Amino acid sequence: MLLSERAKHEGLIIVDLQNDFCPGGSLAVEGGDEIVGAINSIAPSFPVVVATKDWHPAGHVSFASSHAGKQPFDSVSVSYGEQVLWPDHCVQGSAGAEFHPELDLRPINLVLHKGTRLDLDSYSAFFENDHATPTGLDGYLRGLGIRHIVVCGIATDVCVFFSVTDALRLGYEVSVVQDAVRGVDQPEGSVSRALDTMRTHGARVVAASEL
Ligand code: VGL
Ligand code: ZN
Repeated sequence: MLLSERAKHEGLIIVDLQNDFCPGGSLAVEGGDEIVGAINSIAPSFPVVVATKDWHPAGHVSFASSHAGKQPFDSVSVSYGEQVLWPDHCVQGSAGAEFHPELDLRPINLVLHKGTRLDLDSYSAFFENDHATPTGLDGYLRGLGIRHIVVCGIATDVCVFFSVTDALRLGYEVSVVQDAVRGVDQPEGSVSRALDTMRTHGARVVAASEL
């Protein structure tokens, strides 16, 4: 596929394309591995590519195993509100936290690790779940003159969703690549609700072929 060069102010964000979110991983998202090819083909045309990694210490607050009597998908109330609990996933340095082996790392400018604090989760690439602590990504992108971000990766209804809504709030133009995202869909229907809400907030939902 021959892709035209993107404009200088367009950045690609690849969200959490890690083994634990792909089939066989501890928090596997159906079809998570199917989007790697599309991402590899679009990434080289962007002047700036950021890939995020969910990167939790063992015993992280978002793990059900850290809370006595709790199961994955239960929630607990923490200092910054309700925290959904997940199976242990993306533990720092583990194989599950590595990028999917077929993801082409060559076009990536920045790898951003998030969710690194024991007591604070981070779904969004821009702010931790207290919605106040920045990850630094906004400053990085602004410093490079990026005004339009194109988002792909996992999970449509979790980290992609919060990254997109934060980016819109920060004033970026945002496109979501529908065939290059996959979601947890727990409870069922949350992927289509997330896409609708992102559209309502002003995101464009596009196909990779339209880029
Ligand atoms: C994610 C659940 C927990 C994600 C990360 O990458 O969407 N989901 N941690
Ligand atoms: Zn996580």
